Amino acid sequence: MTQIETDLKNLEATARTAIAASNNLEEVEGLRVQYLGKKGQLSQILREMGKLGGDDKPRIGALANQVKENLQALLEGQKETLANAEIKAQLSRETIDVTLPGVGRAAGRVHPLNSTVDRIIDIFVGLGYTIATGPQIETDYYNFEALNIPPDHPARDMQDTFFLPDGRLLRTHTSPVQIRYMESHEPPIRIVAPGRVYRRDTVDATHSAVFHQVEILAIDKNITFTDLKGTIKEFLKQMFGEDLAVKFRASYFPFTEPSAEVDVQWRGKWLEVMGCGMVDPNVLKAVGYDPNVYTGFAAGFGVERFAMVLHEIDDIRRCYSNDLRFLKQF
Ligand code: 2NM
Repeated sequence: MTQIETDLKNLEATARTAIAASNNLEEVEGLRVQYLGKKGQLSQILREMGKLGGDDKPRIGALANQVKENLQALLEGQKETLANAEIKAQLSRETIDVTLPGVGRAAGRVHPLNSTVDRIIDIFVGLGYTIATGPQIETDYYNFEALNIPPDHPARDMQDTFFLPDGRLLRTHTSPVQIRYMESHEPPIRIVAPGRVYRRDTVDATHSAVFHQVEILAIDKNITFTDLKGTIKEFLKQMFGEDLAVKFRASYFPFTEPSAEVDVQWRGKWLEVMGCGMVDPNVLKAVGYDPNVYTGFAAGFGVERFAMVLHEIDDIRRCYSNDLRFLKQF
């Protein structure tokens, strides 16, 4: 065996060991350059071939090619092995242990006022009503004048209304929403207007300066007080229970004629729960409807009152205190 053949076999043996011991793709590439590169060890040995006699050349040439092919195959094989190992390692790094205990997250819940508004709205939507909303800052016209509330009416008293320096005011009911809606729509109309309202009341267990109202309005040809009674009774029965006793008591509102207050029997006691009536012709005229063609009914009530009765809440202020001990009961 010639020296070159010995060198080639030694080269293959050391390269084999080095490739097997390599730990990453950069190392493998380094070894390729070291052994098979242009200036690598195999090239250096082959340069010696020039000195060989003619008989040895084909045999040694074949051996050199064999060594080169063997090492190339080994390098490729090692690359694949390392790449697979990396994928495996990554997979195991990213494994999620589904048996580990979870991180507890406190669940929020719907505020009793909101769940009450939601229930009320669901009932009226079920009866064919559409939700209408409007601004909380209103003008005297929409909050009072268009609603047939005369300038000397007690509801206009400075005591009852929050005025802004520019003469506008915080709405004292959601009726202005109905006025605005009627101004921009022609009958037939069925709307439910939920929202926040403001009154300069002295705060106590049953009064808050900020509270929530829902008002309904139906305008059409031939709407009668019987339609009003049927609608209100149906709503109250869905709210409080099918065998509810309901009583309509004659009352007065500037924006309805006739007007009534509605009482329900709840746990043996009569409770006043809402006001209602046939929309006053002056209100219909104010929005451009002909009262000889259209009639309608309206009703309004406080959401807090409903929530307090249904959930046995003793003080309206609990609705706004955000005391978690209270809120977690719902
Ligand atoms: C109530 C009672 C009775 C009412 C009237 C109107 C409107 F805009 F049509 F004139 N909206 N809401 C109304 C009627 C509200 O709350 C106790």
